[in-house]
Amino acid sequence: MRIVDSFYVKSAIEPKDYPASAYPEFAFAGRSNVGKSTLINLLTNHKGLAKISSHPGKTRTLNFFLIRWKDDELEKQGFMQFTDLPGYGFAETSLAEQESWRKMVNKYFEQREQLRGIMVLADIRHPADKKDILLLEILRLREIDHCVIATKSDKIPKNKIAATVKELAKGLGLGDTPIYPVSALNNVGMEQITSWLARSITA
Ligand SMILES: Nc1nc2c(ncn2[C@@H]2O[C@H](COP(=O)(O)OP(=O)(O)OP(=O)(O)O)[C@@H](O)[C@H]2O)c(=O)[nH]1
Ligand SMILES: [Mg+2]
Repeated sequence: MRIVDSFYVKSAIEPKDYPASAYPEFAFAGRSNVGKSTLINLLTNHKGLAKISSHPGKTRTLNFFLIRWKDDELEKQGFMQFTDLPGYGFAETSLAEQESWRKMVNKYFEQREQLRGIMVLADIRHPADKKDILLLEILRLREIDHCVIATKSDKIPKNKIAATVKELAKGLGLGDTPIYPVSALNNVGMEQITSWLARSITA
C-alpha cells in the first residue's frame, strides 16, 4: 500500500465536531515530542501537513487528516483517516489540562465508530513509560487494535536496536502486540507501518 494524497480536514475536541466521513481511521498517540506529527508527515510524504510545534505540549485538539491510498498489487484504492492526538506527559502540563486530555481521548475512543487502530509511539531511548503502559492498558480493555512504534531509532547504535526493542516490549508488557522501530530522520521502518495499516483496512 502507498499513500498518494493527504489533506488536513479539521481539528476538534468534542465528538459533535469530528469530521462526518466514515472512512477507516487510525490515530497516533504518545508522549509529547515523541514524533507523532513528524511520522504523519513522513508517511504521507507531505511536509507541514501535521504541524510540528516548537512548544511541546501545545497541541490540545484532535487533528484529522484524510488520506488517499493505492495498492498496486491488489489493484485497490480508497480513503482512510489519520488522527494526530495531543501528546501527553509534558512536564509543564497542569492537572486540569491532564484531566481534559483524558476526557477528550476517552470520548474519542468511545465514540469514534470507524476507529480501526492506534499507533502508540514511544521513544526508543527511554525505558517503558508509566503513561504509555496506562494507555496500552486502556486499548486492551477497550479491545482497540494497536501497535507500538519505537521512534528515533537513529539515536541509538544500529546493533543495539533489536535488543532495545525487545527490552521495551517487555517493559510495556506487549505480549503479541507488534512493535516496530522507526527513524523519521533516516526514513527507516515506514513499510512496516503501511503493511500494518493495509492489513487492518483489508481485514
Ligand atoms: N532524531 C530524530 N528526531 C526526530 C524523529 N522524529 C521526530 N523527531 C524530532 O522530535 C521532535 C518532536 O517531533 P514531533 O513530531 O513534533 O513530536 P509530537 O509527538 O508530534 O509532539 P507533540 O505534538 O508535542 O505531542 C522534533 O524536533 C522532530 O524533528 C526521528 O526519527 N529521529
Ligand atoms: Mg505533534
